[in-house]
Amino acid sequence: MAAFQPSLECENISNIHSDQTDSDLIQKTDERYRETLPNLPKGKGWMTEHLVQYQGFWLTPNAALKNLMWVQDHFKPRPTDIFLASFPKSGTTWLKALIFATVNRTRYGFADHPLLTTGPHDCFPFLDAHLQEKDRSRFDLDRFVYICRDPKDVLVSKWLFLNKLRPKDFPPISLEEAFELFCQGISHYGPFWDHVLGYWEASLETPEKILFLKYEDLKKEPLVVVKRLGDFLGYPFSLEEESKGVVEEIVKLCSFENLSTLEVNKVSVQKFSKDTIIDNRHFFRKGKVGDWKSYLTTEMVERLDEITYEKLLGSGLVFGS
Ligand code: PAP
Repeated sequence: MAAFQPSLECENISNIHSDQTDSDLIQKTDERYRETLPNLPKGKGWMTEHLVQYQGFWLTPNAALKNLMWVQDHFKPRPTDIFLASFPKSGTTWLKALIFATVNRTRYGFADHPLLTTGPHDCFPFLDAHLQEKDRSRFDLDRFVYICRDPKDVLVSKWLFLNKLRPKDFPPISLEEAFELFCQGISHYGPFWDHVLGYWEASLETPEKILFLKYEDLKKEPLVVVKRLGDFLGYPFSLEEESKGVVEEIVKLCSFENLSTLEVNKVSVQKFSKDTIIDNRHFFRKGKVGDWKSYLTTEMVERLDEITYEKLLGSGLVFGS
């Protein structure tokens, strides 16, 4: 079910300390983790020795899995929350910035906006990363915004990203090997198609709860998509705001060209946990549609397109070629 798929992320709108954060509960989940881990199927990792398959999805066998279990065991959603969910490398960073800027647009001016000095991942933290911090606070939940992207661009973006992050003593993974694993569904939070279809089907069933977006549409018509985002999140743009160019300002603020050149996103790091610290600049590579053309062979493209066609057949969901 969509609600607790592994790449769940949460906007830090409200963050209420709860009694549930006591050590008994932490211990209970830790025990479940220790009991479950040895029995999970293993697959080859892209930047760690292996990934493990938990409830149909592939995860790194460490904090990602433990924190997911914590969410499943103790998380209490509340009606004012906004969640962003995505398969990694599908446009998460961009959408975090857009949601943050849309929801908070009356609080901050564009000249001294927090996004100019704070990275999108700090403005809109990952739920599982945040849970690792101090008191494992409780979040509220109501709506999901899901973003997906052509799997060919996802694969290339992911392969380049993870090779940059791999530990020095871990050999780089070749594109051929990454491609094979991706096709088999073995990649962080994969299989890609199951992830996307889970949210796609849920968005058809409950469109008022799940807004399903595509990276390619956001690139093509950012103003249209941001207005839809505002409507969906309960922060519709007024005619006055539209005529003053507020939507354009948000799009400009969150554009690849702007965010990728800000000092904070060029030199600062993103601390996801004490062991996972990533240079912000790695979240901004090219920000283009179709960069896969520079990397994938004709055979790779045909095979990936065929898998995608077969997996999505009958669902109504299509990706551009
Ligand atoms: P994550 O899963 O590690 O958070 P995510 O933000 O989902 O990554 O995706 C990163 C991709 O979005 C990168 O694509 P590329 O490798 O093909 O270039 C990144 O460049 C792109 N991206 C980041 N910010 C923006 C933006 N503001 N506009 C458009 N694309 C962006």
